[in-house]
Amino acid sequence: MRTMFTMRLAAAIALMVAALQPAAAEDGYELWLRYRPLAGEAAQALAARVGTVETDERTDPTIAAAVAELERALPSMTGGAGSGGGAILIGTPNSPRIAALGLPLARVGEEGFVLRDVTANGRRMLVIAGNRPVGALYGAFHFLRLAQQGALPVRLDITERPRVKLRLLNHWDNLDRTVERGYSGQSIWDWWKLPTATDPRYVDYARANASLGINGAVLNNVNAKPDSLTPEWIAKAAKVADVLRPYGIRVYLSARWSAPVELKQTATADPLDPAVAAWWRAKADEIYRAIPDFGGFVVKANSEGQPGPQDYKRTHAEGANMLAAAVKPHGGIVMWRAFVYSEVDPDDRAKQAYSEFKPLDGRFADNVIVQVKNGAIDFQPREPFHPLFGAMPKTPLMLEVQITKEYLGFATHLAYLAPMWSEVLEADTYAKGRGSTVAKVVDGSLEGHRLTGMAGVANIGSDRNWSGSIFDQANWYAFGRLAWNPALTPQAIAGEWARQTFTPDPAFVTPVTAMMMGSRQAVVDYMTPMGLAHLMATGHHYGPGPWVGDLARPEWNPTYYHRADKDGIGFDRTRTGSNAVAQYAAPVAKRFADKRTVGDDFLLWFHHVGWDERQPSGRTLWEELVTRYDRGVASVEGMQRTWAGLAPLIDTERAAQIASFLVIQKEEAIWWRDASLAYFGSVSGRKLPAGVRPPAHDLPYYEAIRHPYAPGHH
Ligand code: GCW
Repeated sequence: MRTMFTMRLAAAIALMVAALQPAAAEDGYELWLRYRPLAGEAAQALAARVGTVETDERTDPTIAAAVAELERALPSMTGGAGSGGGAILIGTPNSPRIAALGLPLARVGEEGFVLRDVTANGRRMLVIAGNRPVGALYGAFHFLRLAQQGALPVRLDITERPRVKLRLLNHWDNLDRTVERGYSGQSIWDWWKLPTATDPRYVDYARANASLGINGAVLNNVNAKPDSLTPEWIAKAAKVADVLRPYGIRVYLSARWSAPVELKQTATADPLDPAVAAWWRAKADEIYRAIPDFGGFVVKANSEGQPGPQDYKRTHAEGANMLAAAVKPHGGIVMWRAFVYSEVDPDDRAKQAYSEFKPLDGRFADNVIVQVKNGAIDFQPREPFHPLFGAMPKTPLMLEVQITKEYLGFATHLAYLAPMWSEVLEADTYAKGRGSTVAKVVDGSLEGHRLTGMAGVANIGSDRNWSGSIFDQANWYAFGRLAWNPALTPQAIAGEWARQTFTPDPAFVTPVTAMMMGSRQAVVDYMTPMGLAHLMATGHHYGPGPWVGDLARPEWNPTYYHRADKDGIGFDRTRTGSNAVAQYAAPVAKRFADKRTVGDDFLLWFHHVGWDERQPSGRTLWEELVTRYDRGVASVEGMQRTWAGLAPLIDTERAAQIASFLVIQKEEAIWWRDASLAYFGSVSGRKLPAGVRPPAHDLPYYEAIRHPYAPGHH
């Protein structure tokens, strides 16, 4: 079937519709898929090139989705500029017209695409092609990404394929629609109304993800309930899967280890008990009947009170392999999380995942991938890369990052996280000598693994703007782009996002990307400078709590992490301390173990340092810390100034919300600085250097602050 689409008429209709909309339609709902009219020449050039959208495969739902996206976007972007008679042809080699073109599709794999200007039978056409429909869909979105930025080259000739196979969002969404560590309203999944009613948002969610190449969604919290595996809930998940499928997104579920026992169907959850294995096989069969392309399970086992195979004296590998066998006949996988630490293990928490998992290398089934957080503690504003990367060569490892900002100021602090993720991806593990980056572990190239993945803990909710703030949308965007290609630079991604989300005007884009690029370091500076970590208040992790030292589990206390006393501060992870450095390859261990080479980003992560020890700056450590806290606050003030200058260049609604959130961020940066200096000053007995502003209140004031209703804590 062929779609002939007349741009001129469609553009006229789009303009008429737009004229009827209220002016303040920019509430962030459209994300980076706004498709606003391009400026004069760019609009004409686009219109000349893409007059009609044609396909021979419109009956395919994925191709139909791609065509619909182009038909939605192009008339709007060309703003009524006349058609120059060009055409877009989209599809796969199933289309004889595409098969005849001799495109380099062999290079792009199952999900990649070719974008190329061709002349066929005397007609100029832009071809968007993939080996499979999803590749063509990704190609369409890539084309629109370039077009929206006003960045289309005169001749298009692009081939791309994703470097990572599983590009997943992990929703920590509960069945009652609350979201663990979610700061953007309720769960997007309206479980109560499913499966009978779906929400149009699900389609827009799928479009946004497909525009980035995200190809999977784990629908429920890793702190899972057994109920999510009952027929009732499988039907709900199946309905979501039906909506997401055309966009190349597979559904996965978090599985609670003890589900068969809690559902009263087995007497034990011992993975070596045949009845248990049989239950999971039957359960997998049942799920696959409802969701034929179900992706598989993610499991948080023997971690933070979750049940697991160790309850039966079995290993993580024995547990993972039993589940893996259940989904294997259907092509499913198991993502087994390495986020483990135990209250009865007196060893440094940062060492425990490595200690438990490294000995299991080579013991996992071939459809298991071990999911490792970027750092060894827990999504802190800055952590060194997790020592498991490079340490389990026989096991595929996927990287887990947190898009939602549990430890970086929730939704109201502006913190662009791509620099944090790239810092980890670029870190050199030295597992096989220089150049053995985490990215090469994650994309499988270091050890030749084909099962590869990146998971991001989603920041998506029911808020109109999806992510709680406009700038948090950039973190969703950046996660998807990095999962597609871990080598993309944070700077380039920020630029792409800003041009599409706001305006391609360089007067806006250049300063806003600079602001974004500095924003995560600002948070590090005012919360946890120089390698400090986990100083957040108890439970909800909102605001400072460095003084907390009375919680039941030692490693839940900020005092456990900073170890400040009258002489110094920092966690000695060298040979004289926990020796966590020894979990890294020798060159890395050597660098981290030496105060002179570790660098100030990780100084206090690996070393206990005297308050008066001189730093390379010539200042004492105490003075240096004070400088960092002040620098953090000053950075936020700088962001406010930048934003004041930029706001007039965009719509008032988003501009005002961003400005108001920066006010919150500034107040809280000051709160963090003042509370931290009040506390560390009292522990160290050191006075603030002359000219430094003292905290606004005394330490008991900060210690007394409570936030029983902070969002996201369940
Ligand atoms: O970051 C911590 C969070 C928990 C979370 C846990 C995990 C889902 O504080 O809320 O639980 O990590 O990753 O399992």
